[in-house]
Amino acid sequence: MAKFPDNFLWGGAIAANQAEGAYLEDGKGLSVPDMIKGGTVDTPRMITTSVHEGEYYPSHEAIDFYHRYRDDIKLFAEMGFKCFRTSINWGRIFPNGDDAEPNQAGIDFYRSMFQECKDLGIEPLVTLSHYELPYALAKNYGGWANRALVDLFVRYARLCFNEFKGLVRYWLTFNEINCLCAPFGNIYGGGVVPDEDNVALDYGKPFAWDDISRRYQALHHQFVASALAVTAAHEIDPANKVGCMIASRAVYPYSCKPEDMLLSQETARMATYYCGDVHVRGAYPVWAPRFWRERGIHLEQQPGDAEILAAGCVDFFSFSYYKSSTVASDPSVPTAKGNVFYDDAVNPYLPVSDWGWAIDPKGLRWLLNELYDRYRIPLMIVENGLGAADELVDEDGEKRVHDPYRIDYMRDHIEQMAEAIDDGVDLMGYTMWGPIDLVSAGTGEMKKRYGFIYVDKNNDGTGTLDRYRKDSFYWYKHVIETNGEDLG
Ligand code: BGP
Repeated sequence: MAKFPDNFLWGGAIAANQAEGAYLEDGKGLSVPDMIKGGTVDTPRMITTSVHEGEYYPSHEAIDFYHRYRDDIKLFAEMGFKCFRTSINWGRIFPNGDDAEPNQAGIDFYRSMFQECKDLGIEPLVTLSHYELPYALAKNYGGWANRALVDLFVRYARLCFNEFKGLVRYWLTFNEINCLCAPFGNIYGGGVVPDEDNVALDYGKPFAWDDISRRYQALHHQFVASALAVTAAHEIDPANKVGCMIASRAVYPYSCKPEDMLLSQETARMATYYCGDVHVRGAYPVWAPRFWRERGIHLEQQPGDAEILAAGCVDFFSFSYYKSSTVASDPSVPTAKGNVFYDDAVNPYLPVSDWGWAIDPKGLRWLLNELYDRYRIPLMIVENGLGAADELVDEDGEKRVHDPYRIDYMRDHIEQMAEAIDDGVDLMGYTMWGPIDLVSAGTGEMKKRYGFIYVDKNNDGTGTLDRYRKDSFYWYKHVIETNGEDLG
């Protein structure tokens, strides 16, 4: 098996809105996720137009990382993390997104968090926008459908690059920017929210109020904003490295029928390459105009946009990988539950997680090869992991979690990363998703746990918030200690 490079960035990833809580503390404004209630794998989350008194919104307290980050980062350091990915919540810096002055308390909070990382030898990797647009921008501007957000974002990004210069040098612009290729991305990625109160977020299903032209327009605005941010980051500190972040998956044709083959090609294009090409090659792919035309998408591009995109290419390609997708042109083929992007067909060769996601480590090797062949810039896996229901048990006066399933999942994926490195892929790091249990973006649950660290909190918001090391904690520590040579 190939060796991981000496400077490989082992670590974990979280997002502000799923971990921090303190949703109105120290001057923070409301963010879009603060308006989304909890759900389950079978019950959709609901978005409201105001915070309903007495109802449970998971982001409001989350896992209280805002107050506990020092202890939590110490636990990451104990595992030997080289890198910690988190996001800045835009609403802590500019509570309404368009305020004349930034909120100093928000800047101070992130500065001390990044300093804590630095003191412990951990490199922060910071996402500027991870599913948490300031709610005022959603309500008053219509979210990213409004071009005005480009300048507001760039102003926020520039402020972060200036304030955290010397502390942060790895940045991501938009988390899973390609979520806007699917209806659910309206809310999480685009901040395009419904006018009605209490609307269900049913993934994979078309939203009645979805407007595909508006959605792709919002995505175009994010591309322009991202490219301008990349250019600004380089100008402010040439040491900055900025990546894109795309939810990626291996896409398989259900059968060798040519129709299935073509469908898998189209799905992969829209899943990964539509956004990847703009970020890495600085231009839309050649097949985009036909895609727009056939779907009635009218994209407004301003003079100069093409140059902005071409000038703001990313330094590395980062992505999340949880599962693969199988697509069938025959609608009678049974579909799998738990799919965020499309109605995937059931792949008979793959097991699924309790939340219905197809577990496919070899798909990761395949994807790494595809991406590197196409783009030839360093790759980084910034999310990967298993959402599972863990049990906290009392043993000899100690509280423990035995999670061999998580260890198996991660070992199998890390093995395939090593294979891909052997194939010649330049892979710079791996920040698994959710080193500490946190709120699920998809379902809003706490029960869907990814962590090496158990957080005592339940779906209904009860719990002590105490932290406990799971078996996987010690396993990952050993993986990092041996630089991936001994996977246990
Ligand atoms: C990605 C998001 C993360 C994270 C992860 C797991 O799409 O970037 O924010 O939540 O998925 O998904 P979930 O929380 O739905 O299990």
